[in-house]
Amino acid sequence: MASAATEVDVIIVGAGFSGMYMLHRLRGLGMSARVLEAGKTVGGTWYWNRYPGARVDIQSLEYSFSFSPELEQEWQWSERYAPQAELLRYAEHVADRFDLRSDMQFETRVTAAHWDDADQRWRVTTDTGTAFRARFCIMATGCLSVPTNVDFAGIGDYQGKIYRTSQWPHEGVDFTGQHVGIIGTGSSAIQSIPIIAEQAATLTVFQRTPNYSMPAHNGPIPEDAVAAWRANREAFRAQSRGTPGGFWNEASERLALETPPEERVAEYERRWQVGGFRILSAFADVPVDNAANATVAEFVAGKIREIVKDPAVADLLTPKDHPFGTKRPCVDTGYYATYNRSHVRLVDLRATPIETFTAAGIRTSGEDFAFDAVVLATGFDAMTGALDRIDIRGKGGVAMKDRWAHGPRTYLGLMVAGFPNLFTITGPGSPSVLTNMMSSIEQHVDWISDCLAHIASHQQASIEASAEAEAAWVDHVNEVAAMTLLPQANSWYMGANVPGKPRQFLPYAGGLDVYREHCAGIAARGYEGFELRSAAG
Ligand code: FAD
Ligand code: N01
Repeated sequence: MASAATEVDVIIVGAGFSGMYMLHRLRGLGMSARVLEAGKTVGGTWYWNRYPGARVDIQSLEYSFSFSPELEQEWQWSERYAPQAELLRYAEHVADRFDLRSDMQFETRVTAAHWDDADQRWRVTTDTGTAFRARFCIMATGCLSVPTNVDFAGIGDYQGKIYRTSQWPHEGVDFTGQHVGIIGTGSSAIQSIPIIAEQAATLTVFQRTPNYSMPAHNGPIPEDAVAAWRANREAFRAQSRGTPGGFWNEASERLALETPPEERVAEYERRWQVGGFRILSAFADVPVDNAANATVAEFVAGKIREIVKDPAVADLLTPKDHPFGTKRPCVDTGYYATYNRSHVRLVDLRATPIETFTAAGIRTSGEDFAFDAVVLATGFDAMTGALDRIDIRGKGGVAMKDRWAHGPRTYLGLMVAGFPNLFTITGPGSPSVLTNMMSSIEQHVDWISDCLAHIASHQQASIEASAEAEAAWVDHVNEVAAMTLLPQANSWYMGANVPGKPRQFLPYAGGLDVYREHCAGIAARGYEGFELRSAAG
C-alpha cells in the first residue's frame, strides 16, 4: 500500500554529480530536500558504467567539482584521465565529506511527478511506494543514463552471456580464454575493446559506423602540473569557465583554409601528440566549414592508415559518412593498434548486417559466429530518455511526453512552459553534452540555486518558463546548430540512434561561455522570459 506523502521543499531525482551538488546548494539555502536515486549509491554515470577501460575523456583536474577549494586541495587524481573506479570513489568521498547521504534515498526509482495546481506542489511517486509532496522538483536524471532498447532478432535464444557496457556487473567480468563479440564502436566500445582483447581468446567487433578517435596519452599527472594547479586553482577554473567547452582546450582563431598545408598538418600533429580533444580546437573553421573539416578528417585517416597494418581494415575504420567532430569523438588507449592483433577481427555490418542472434552467437548475412559472451556497447537514449520514462505532468495534467512528441522544447534547457517549479539540470537545449559536463552541471546548479533564493526573497510561489521565451529559445538552439556541421551526422546528438525519436539537435551548440553570460543576464533582468507568481496567483 502506498504510504502517506512526505513533504519537503525540493525533490531531486538522481544522485549523480548533478543531484549531489544540487542537494549541497539547497542545504546552503536552508531548504529541505530529498534525493531519490534508482542506483545503490551516488555517482550516476560512474556507478553504472563499469565496463573495462571506462574513464573520462576530459582531464580529471577539470572534470571535477570546483565549488569547494578545500575539496580540490585534498583530492588527488592518480591519472590525467581517471578511471571509473576512481571517479566512483570521488563521488563517494564528496557524499561523505558533505554528509549528503542523510537526505538521499537509494534503490528508489521515480515513476511519476504530477503538478497539483490547487496546492502548487509536485506529487512525486516511486517504485517503492514512497511518495512526496514538494514545491520544487529538480530532474538530475542524466543525459546518458538510459541505455537504448536494442531489439536484435533471436536475442532471447542466445545461450551465452550478454553484457551491456552501461549496466556492467559490479564484480567485473573475466573474459580469459573466451570467444567474445562486441556490438558498437562508440566511446564505450572504443575504451573497452583494447582491454577485452587483452583477455579474450578471440574478439570480434561488429561495426556499423566507424568513429573518429584520438589517443589519450594517459598517464600519471606530472607533480609540477599538480603543484601549479593547486597554487593557481582559481585562475585555472576561471579560465575553464570562460571557454565554450567548459575546459581549456587551446582554442585558436586561425582558419585551416588560410593556413599553408604543411603548417596545418604540423599543428594537427602537435595536438595529436598532446592527445585527447586538443585537435578539435586547432582551427576555428573546422566545426563550421566542410572543406576545413576535411583537412582534419584526412589527417586522422592518415593516422589510422599509419597505425593499422591491414589497409582494408584501416579503410573500414575510417569514418566517411560524417564530418570530424559531428559525432562525439572518442579518446582511446591503443584502440586502432588493437586491430593489428591476430585474434581481433572487425566485421562490417554495412556489408553484412546482423540477421539474428542464434543459440551459439550471432548470424550476419555473411557468416555464423559462436561466442561465449556478447558485449552490447550500443549507446543511450540521450538527453530525453530518462525524462521520457517518468510520467511527468504539468498544468492541466499535460504530459511532458506529449508536449515533446515532436522533440523536446525548453527554455535554456532549464524549464518547460506549463511545468512550473520543475527544473532540468543539463536538460535538452543547454550546452551539456557538448562540454565538460562538470562545468555545465555547476553552472546549472548555481543558476537554479540563485533562482530559488530569488523566489524566496521575493515571496513568490512559483516560476515557469513563458511559452514565448521557450519558443524563441528552441528557434535559437536550432539556428545555432544549423550554423555548424553538427546536424550533418546521424548522431545521438540528433536523436538518430533511437528508432522513431524525432530528429532535432538536442544540446545547445553556442558554447558554455556564451550561454553562461546569457543565463546570468536573464537572471539579472529579473528572470526575463520566466513568469513568477505569488501564492495568490
Ligand atoms: P548521471 O551521472 O547520469 O546521474 C543520473 C542519475 O539519475 C543516475 O544515477 C540514474 O540512476 C538516476 N535516475 C535517472 N532516472 C531516475 C529515476 N526515474 N528515478 C531515480 N533515479 C533516476 N562527461 C564529460 O564531461 N566528460 C567525460 O569524460 C564523460 N565520460 C562519460 C563516460 C560515460 C561512460 C558516460 C555514459 C558518460 C560520460 N560523460 C562524460 C557524461 C556524464 O554522464 C556526465 O559527465 C555526468 O556524470 C552526468 O552527471 P549527472 O548527475 O547529470 O547524470
Ligand atoms: O554509445 P554510442 P557509447 N546494430 O551511441 C552502435 C559518452 N561516453 O555508449 O553509430 C549495430 O556512441 C552504434 O552504431 P551507429 C560520450 O558522450 C564517454 O559508446 O549508430 N550497431 C555505435 O557504434 C559518448 O558519445 C566516454 O551506426 C549498433 C554504438 O553502437 C556517449 O557517452 C565513454 C546498433 C553506440 O555508440 C555514448 O557512448 C563512454 C545496432 N542495432 C561514453 N545500435 C568517454 O570516453 C547501436 N549500435 C569519456
